[in-house]
Amino acid sequence: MKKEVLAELFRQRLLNMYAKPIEETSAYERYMALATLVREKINGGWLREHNSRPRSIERRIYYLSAEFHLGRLLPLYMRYLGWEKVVEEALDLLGLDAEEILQAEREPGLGSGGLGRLAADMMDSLATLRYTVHGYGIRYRHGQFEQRIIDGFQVELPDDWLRDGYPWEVRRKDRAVEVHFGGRVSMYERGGRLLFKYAETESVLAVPYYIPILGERGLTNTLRLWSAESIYQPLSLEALRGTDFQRFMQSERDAHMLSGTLYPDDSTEDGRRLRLKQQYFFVSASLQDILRRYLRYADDVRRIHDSVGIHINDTHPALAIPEWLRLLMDEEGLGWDEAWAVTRATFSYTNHTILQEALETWPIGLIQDILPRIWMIIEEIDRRTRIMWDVRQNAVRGEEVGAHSAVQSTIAPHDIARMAIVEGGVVRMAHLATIASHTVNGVSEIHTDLLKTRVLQPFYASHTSQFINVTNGISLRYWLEGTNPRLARLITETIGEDWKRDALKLQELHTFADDPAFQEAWAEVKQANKKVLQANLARYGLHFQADGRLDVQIKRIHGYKRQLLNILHIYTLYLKIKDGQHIDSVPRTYIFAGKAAPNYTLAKAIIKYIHCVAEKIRSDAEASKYLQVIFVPNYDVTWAQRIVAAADVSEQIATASLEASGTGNMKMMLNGALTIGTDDGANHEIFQAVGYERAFVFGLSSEAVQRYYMHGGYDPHRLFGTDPYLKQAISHLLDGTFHESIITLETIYHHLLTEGDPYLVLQDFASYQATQEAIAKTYVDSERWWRWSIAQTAEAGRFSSDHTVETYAKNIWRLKPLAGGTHDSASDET
Ligand code: 26Y
Repeated sequence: MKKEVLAELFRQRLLNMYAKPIEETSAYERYMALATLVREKINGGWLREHNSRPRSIERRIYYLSAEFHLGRLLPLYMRYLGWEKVVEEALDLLGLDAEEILQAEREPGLGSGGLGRLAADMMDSLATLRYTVHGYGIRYRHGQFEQRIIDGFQVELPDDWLRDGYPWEVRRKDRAVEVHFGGRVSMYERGGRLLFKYAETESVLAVPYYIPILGERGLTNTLRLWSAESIYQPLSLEALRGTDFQRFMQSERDAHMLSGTLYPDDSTEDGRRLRLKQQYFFVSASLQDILRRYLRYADDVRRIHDSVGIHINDTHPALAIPEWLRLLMDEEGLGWDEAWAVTRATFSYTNHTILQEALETWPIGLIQDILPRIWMIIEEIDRRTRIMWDVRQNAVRGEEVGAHSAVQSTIAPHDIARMAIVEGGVVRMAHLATIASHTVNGVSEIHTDLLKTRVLQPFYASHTSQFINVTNGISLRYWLEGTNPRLARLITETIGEDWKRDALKLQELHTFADDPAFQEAWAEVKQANKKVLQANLARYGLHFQADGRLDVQIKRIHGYKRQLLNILHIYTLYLKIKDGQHIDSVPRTYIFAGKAAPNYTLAKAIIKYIHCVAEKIRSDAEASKYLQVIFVPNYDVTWAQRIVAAADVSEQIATASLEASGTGNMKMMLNGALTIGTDDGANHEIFQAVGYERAFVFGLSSEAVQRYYMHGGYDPHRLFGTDPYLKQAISHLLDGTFHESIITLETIYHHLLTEGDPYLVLQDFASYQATQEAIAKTYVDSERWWRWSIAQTAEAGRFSSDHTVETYAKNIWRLKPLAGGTHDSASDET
């Protein structure tokens, strides 16, 4: 398109949408106008019916996830359409600044952490590599809360991302389906079949919103997000009076709540009910939609797994399993065994955590009440799996050993209670997901091993399910080209463009790692990115010294991620400076960013403590020459991009064995930061890639941590006394040093000392401190530093999500890429 044509289209569009001249429009309005033009361009390929393909037999995968953390789409899609330059020129003709318009995009907060961003990166790679994988999720009216910091405390405000419209979605009321809750189930027999009837259910309408997932020169897949609406259609004005009116209002309110927020507070019974309903709402709607689409082209539901695979991203969508059985049996007339076989051939499951508190369970009573038919099915799965395990045990006892003896002998009596789906009054969702999936995967080698040897050990040992590892990955298009265009350009100028197709080609950078001119150019890029970050922080009133070393910890605030270890160490540095010690010749800035769950007291106390330390240092003329601590509020994908591009040191310091993988570690590595980390999750694979001799590894191993958990022996009181500065730092939590916030800081003190800190912060402190010193020494040797920095990027190619999704496609989904042209649609219907 010519720039003059685009400029005119844009001017017209603004006028049509907002009925005012261009000068009077806001940056957001300009963004909306531009985004709608880009969307229309996408629509061409996306919404077109594809009659040329035999649609019914094309295999496709549906990726169900409670989170899709998309980030800003406009710059990405402009790039994918090859529109970047022409847009800039067109806006220039109109005297407008493209950058200002792009900055106005509001990102939907449809995710809380790594799991949601992983889904987005995978969707990007899948579309780019032409895999037909569509997403299903929830269109939360309020996504992840907006974090404000007031007087050092986190305050949560509702996020209102939809308030001025979202240009990337299309409401498809014509594809709405009904979802039912509660009521009574009755059984009756007809023609030898058991049928189920539901009465007095509460129903809601699920309306999908479609978002195009554009790949680079690839396919356009679809993300369908469900929104709940009232089903009640008043027939007359009279009907709206009296009790009907009450019912009408109630159903409007209920629907409003259902897709209202991401992870409703589960500390109350009402909150838990809502969360469970939300999960069922989205999986039921998605599965009905999947089934309907399949049956449009095929008639044998017994073969649906040939055409359809359903992937569940952690257990939040695990109710899809009994719901699928329900649809197959109650709606499609299959018997239990047939339905079970189809289900097992259809589902696959990714586990993202071994943390007990994140392994979901639902009280039986709640499921019985809200989902009576689903409860019957879960109970039946439980009953049958217990029988199966029992038979295997008896077979072993009766010495009926044969070819399968190795398999059978591995189920011990106590394993049955450990493996059971329903036990102790709750339904264990991870067990349900495991037993019903043909493949279960962990997200890094260490994590997958822990699934096999601990969390899901009996399932693995009994060969009940197939376990594989697929290490997470990140989109290089998003996290290098989109996040750090300067670096991407430098790389392309140096080794050519091939790395964009084959990420392993980044290894060619090693050849240039010793070249002083290249090192200088590399360092200049980092410096330029720090300046950009500085300018962005300044817009929020945060001052950042861009000339020092930037050390970064950006992720959810959580005990196990150990922001506490980092900030305690920073505070001991401050104490050392006050004691007249020289700590470093290069000033350091420590950046923290991340949100704490609203009812997570310790995490919120850690945020306050970070602010206390930041302020202490800032107000000290001496210490602030060497040290700076910044907490960036309201961390989101856009902040992540800015910080990642500027980072020198990447803090990946979770207690070993507890971080399933991490993906921020990969993003910073890709952008040339050196990792300080525990030998855990994907860190382990990062260290292997760059070589342990060029890595800053510290702390207990994953096995050692697990040994502490099993045998005890952690003694924080003893450790507390071993380092005078650490001792002083911890005492300051209680002695009024940070006067106003003593109650909050007491929480931290008790966590560390009296409550036995399961995250073993004090155990790893000495080793962390020594490793920080090693980093300081390496940084001043700038030749070595930049050589190592280049090596990080050179080895980061193996963490491309292109590689990750190829592994999913081949080893889990049996999916082949689709042949065809650029930006065509993978959907048989929209
Ligand atoms: C429902 C509630 C209990 C819950 C809500 C959100 C439980 C878990 C989550 C989110 C988990 C998450 O984001 N996990 C992260 O997934 C990443 C992608 O695999 C990993 O890199 C990271 O280590 C893991 O913590």
